[in-house]
Amino acid sequence: MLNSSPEQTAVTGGAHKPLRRALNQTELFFRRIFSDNHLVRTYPKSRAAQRVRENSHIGMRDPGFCIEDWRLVVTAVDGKQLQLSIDEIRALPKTEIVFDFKCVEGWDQIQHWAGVRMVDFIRHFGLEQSAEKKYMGLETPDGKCYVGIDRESALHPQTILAYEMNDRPLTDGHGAPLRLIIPVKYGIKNLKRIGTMNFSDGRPRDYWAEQGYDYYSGL
Ligand SMILES: Nc1nc2c(c(=O)[nH]1)N[C@H]1C(S)=C(S)[C@@H](COP(=O)(O)O)O[C@H]1N2
Ligand SMILES: [Mo]
Repeated sequence: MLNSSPEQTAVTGGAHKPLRRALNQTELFFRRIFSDNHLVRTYPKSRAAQRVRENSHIGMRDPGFCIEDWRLVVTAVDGKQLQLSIDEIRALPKTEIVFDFKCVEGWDQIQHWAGVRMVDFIRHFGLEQSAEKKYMGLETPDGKCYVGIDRESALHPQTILAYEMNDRPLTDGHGAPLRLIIPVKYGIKNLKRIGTMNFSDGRPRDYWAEQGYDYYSGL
């Protein structure tokens, strides 16, 4: 696989020998982890925390925010825009996951989330061409919190757009009505209250990277 991907060639300018040296630590990690068969460990529901930790609310303090009026605004690469209600998203196949959520501040907790797998979402809305871009950018409705996610992680089979926690709709504090759950990343990449989604080959802006954290923040 290391020798066959066109992206590898782009990184190294074509030569195979210097390939490994040209990759930095993050990229090596990233390539090892995102072969499709690498899944994050999951747990039985009985292990999931009932009192789920809540951490940091950047981009979630807009007093004008109205959950009834919320739409997920998706801008496709052809310029087309989708404005999706939470009901449209809930109508898609639901996937649940119980995994160990890890915050860079040093805590972790086994948590139970549910929503639509990102790959299912992309397929359902015909966004495959957009998803070929190297990055997905997500922002809160007020634009105050934002993350950039590399394509491989966004499309990882355990990445979900979550609207439930412990079988109940997300609470405000956990990112209602829709948040990202991306088990291959630290908590900072799990954007709460997603407002917009777009796609690009350049790295989207990332709030936590601006604070000095690793852009990829993979596990
Ligand atoms: N919009 C938004 N999303 C966010 C954050 C935030 O401050 N604002 N904090 C991040 C961090 S640091 C963590 S650890 C998780 C915490 O999610 P929780 O509050 O559901 O535990 O959300 C992430 N997503
Ligand atoms: Mo965090």
